[in-house]
Amino acid sequence: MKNFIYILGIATLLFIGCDSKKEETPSEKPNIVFIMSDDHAYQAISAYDNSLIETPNIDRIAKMGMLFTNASVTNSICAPSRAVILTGKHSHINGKVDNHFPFDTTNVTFPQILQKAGYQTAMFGKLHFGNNPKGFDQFKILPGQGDYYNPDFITKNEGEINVKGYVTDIITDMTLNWLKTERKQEDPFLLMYLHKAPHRAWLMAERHMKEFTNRTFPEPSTLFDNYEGRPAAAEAEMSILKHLSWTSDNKIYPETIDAMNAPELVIDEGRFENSVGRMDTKQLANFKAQYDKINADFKNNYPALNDEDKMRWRYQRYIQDYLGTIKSVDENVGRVLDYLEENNLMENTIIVYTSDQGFYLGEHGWFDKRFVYDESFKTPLLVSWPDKIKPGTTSDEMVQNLDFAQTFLDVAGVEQPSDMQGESLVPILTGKMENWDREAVYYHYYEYPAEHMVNRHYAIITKEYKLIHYYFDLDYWELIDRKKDPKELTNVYDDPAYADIQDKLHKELEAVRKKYGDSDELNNKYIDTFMGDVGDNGIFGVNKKKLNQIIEKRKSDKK
Ligand code: SGN
Ligand code: CA
Repeated sequence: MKNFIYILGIATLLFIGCDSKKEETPSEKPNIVFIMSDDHAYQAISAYDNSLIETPNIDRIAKMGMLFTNASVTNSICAPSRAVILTGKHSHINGKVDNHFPFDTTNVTFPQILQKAGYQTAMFGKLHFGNNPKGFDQFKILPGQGDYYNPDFITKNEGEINVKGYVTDIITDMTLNWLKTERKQEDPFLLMYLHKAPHRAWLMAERHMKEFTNRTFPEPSTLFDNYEGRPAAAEAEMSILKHLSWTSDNKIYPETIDAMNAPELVIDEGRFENSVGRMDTKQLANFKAQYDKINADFKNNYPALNDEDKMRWRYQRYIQDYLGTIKSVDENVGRVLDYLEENNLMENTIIVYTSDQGFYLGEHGWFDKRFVYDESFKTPLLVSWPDKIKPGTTSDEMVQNLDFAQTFLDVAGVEQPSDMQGESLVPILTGKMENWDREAVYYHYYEYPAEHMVNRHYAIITKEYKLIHYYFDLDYWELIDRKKDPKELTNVYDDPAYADIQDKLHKELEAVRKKYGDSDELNNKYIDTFMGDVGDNGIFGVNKKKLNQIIEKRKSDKK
């Protein structure tokens, strides 16, 4: 009997020992693979919509897991979105409200927390912070926006390096190399795999040029939006017809324009040189093999084009190049997914595919982002996590990039700092909806007066409505009925039929601003900081004269 108790005791101890060891073994913790592309519109992912392009590899993530149809960002622009993702805090709290000032590295980010908790951490690709990421064992990042061809990288261990080739392939090679040769098998990892594509100026890989420059794509129904009732939209400078660059965006060579008698075609030599000009002889020969014909046709046909024709032509040129860059993103995502699958890494790994914001693919006549209108406010989000997420599910919950930090900490079983402002998405992923009750989200865009001239605005968004306040030199409200007007063409603010809902939304907006700690005082603080940094030439391509007009108008409106 004594022996039995003794053996039982040892067995129990062993069991407890094993069990507690099991809980503490870091390798039991899920790996996190965070894949993000820059400016990838959900309209260009076939899991959402296959009218423009097939993306079979990105779609694999949704097939294995969950597709979010109502995921959004809190501030639709690059570096601010990335700051929200890393800190789990709104822009007005983490301080990175626009692309201009560097990220404040005294912020605590989720990779720093995961690293302390025993995760191996690595980042490859575009960050766009103006400084290096903290909390990473390894990083190779593009300086600023980065280049498509033969790009430079800032690296943790080798200083600045130049790599020959195409950026999407290179970022993937670096990622795979880290997985294969640097990753310690025994520890869980956080891998941030961040594409530059499909950011402007949309230079695709040589192998896709022939296919994509020869295809004709469907036009969006709002390509010829007239912006009635939406003055901020009317003032924005992101029209495919008027604001794309003929040279760097549409790839009409400076010499083609030189040989035409068309002074209205502005030659943007600098930007063309910075993109196409980086190609080596072979790359350039492949580029010219496809784009020479486009140039020759353009030169012949341009004189006969009216504005409507020009819009149509420019849209095709834009969307061909944009989608061409997506093709290589999809292929390369496939390479990473294959590696994970072949090395038994899929099972215990959560994979997220998203973008730093959405993008206009001709909707409202636009390229770029920044507005709270759907195509830039919403962002793609596909998540796989075998055994936790039921394969092939869809969620229409209003989740945001604000939620990623807490989601990853939750997945890793690490405490979430109480000052983070999102919510873990684990209840949605695992189908425990009783733990999720969000009905509205908050949005705030700041970067103005700047490139593309999208006015500052904040908004509350529910599944049914958007109430938007443009508050800088323009000062007015918009109310969008999302169900009746999904293309967002009609401002129903002050329409008596919406009086009650308008009233209710105003109260909810006030409450949500209070909840997240945003205020008019903060708006003014960020305006003052921004305007205080205007140099002699202006800021973000907006010259001093135009800025002064805006400032004067603001002063006189205030009187
Ligand atoms: C560049 C682009 C803009 C773009 C911003 C911000 N112009 O300045 O069109 O809106 O980046 O993009 S470019 O001709 O120089 O490419 S973001 O994704 O980094 O926020
Ligand atoms: Ca971006």
